[in-house]
Amino acid sequence: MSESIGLTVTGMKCGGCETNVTGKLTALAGVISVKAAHKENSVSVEFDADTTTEAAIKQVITDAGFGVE
Ligand SMILES: [Cu+2]
Repeated sequence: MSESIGLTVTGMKCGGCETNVTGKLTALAGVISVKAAHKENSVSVEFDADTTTEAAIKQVITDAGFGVE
């Protein structure tokens, strides 16, 4: 079943950061779509809850060097 979450992500300063976060999240199995907006400090993720978890998604973001509130 697909779920959507909206996260507040700190540390994104430009479009390159958005691309970085989007690419790393898209590489995670179960992630369906990602929208990152550095000006809003927001990352929205649609994912298959049978394949991955919100915790795994947050881990990818922090591993990429950003903060999740
Ligand atoms: Cu950047």
